[in-house]
Amino acid sequence: MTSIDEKLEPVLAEVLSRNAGEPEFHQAVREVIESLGRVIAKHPHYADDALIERICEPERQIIFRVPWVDDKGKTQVNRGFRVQFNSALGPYKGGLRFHPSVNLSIVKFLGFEQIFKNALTGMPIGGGKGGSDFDPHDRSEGEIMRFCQSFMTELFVHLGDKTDVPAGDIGVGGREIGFMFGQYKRLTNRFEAGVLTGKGMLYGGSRARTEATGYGNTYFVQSMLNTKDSSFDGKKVVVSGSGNVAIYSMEKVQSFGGKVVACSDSGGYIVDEGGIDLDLVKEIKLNRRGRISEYVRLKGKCTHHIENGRIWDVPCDVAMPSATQNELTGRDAKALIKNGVTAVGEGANMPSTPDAVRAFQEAGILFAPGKAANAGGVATSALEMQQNASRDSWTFERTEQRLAEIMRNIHDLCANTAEEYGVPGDYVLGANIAGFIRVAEAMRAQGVI
Ligand code: NDP
Ligand code: 2IT
Repeated sequence: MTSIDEKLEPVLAEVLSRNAGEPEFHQAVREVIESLGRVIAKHPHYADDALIERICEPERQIIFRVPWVDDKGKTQVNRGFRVQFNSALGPYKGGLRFHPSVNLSIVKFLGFEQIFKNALTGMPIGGGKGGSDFDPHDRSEGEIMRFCQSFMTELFVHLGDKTDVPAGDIGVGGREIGFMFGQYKRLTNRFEAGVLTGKGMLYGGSRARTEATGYGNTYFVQSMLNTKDSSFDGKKVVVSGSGNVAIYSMEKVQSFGGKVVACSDSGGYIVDEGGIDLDLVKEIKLNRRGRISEYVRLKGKCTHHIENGRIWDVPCDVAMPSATQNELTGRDAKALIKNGVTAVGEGANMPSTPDAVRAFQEAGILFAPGKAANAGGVATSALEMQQNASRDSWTFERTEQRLAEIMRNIHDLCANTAEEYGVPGDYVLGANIAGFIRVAEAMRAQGVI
């Protein structure tokens, strides 16, 4: 990994001190600024007019109270966030996360990553992110609906299909998007389909949006493997998480001939050397909304559940971290490398710590950073917006074909940019530089914004 260019050192120092106590945001900004040294060396004008400083400062940050009444009649209060980070390329676009760990640092790191990710897709979308410290685990459907309605009651004034278009993330799937869409419609008296993505098929959703992030990550890793005349066929794969991204990564990996041997949730991980039974995982996680440990009880022999352990100790050829930030440490990366891993595709946002990224790159492992590898989700959200704007609904095949094409383009853009800047095979640098240049060019053209 590169160090900070001396011209950019004060820029980073200023971001760190202005945003004290926000470690995840610092981590995301540091990585991008580290990559920009090579850009400034080649094109010094990108350091002018406080362009980088402006990119690191959100255009708008909204923090609000979300009061709601639980099933026992007790009043609860949560905190809601929406960070509208950058609209140079289009309306703010990015998911909403409902998880007890959500705070301003996490929303800002996610929003910052989203700017460059969205730029890489080539679609007309800016970057934003939001969410709440609400914990949906063990809440009834009624409680979740009332929470979503209260959340939207405060947020709706800031949204619009030409302003800001949220979608799902951890803890927010089709059900929650449905509740929020219903409330938006009541409050505005507008059936404004393009105000949220990840909607149900009966009211403006896009086919393949549910599958898009996991499928897209798998397409991206496949493109990386192809550069080494390799493929998923016969490969052992470990996917962390067992939510939206993990499930559809596993589905695509299996269709490409790979064998997924382990997955996880926040309670531990399961190993099935015979190959994970994905129908069973879907039944447990999507239908029953249960725990992954139930897999072992239902499947029985030759499977096991490990409560306190590291999923990255399971030997594999390809690792696809698809749960949450910083879930794969330097120590985990070393274990994976020792066991012969050849490729890593980040389904989650920033799942590998900086130490882990460094270890993978030093070992010559094919490493796909989240802002490139998991861009298929938001890209398909943009396809959903496109269908909403033209009041159209495409087939699954047509939508998936567009997704596959977009992922191939992102792969090639990152690979070519890395090569152009003298670091062939460095997808982190390629993604950061290619994403930055698109946003920077649009901002320069629009004046001091
Ligand atoms: P889901 O809520 O569907 O699934 C999240 C999974 O990760 C669950 O298995 C959950 O376990 C596990 N998990 C969550 N937090 C933790 C934690 N702190 N420690 C351990 N395990 C945890 O979310 P998604 O699949 O949508 O999101 C997963 C990742 O992918 C996130 O980083 C998200 O930002 C990223 N992403 C999502 C996109 C999308 O379109 N949905 C697009 C691009 C990136 P449990 O069931 O126990 O809660
Ligand atoms: O991190 C992400 O890219 C997402 N959660 C999806 C965002 C979107 O608007 O589809």
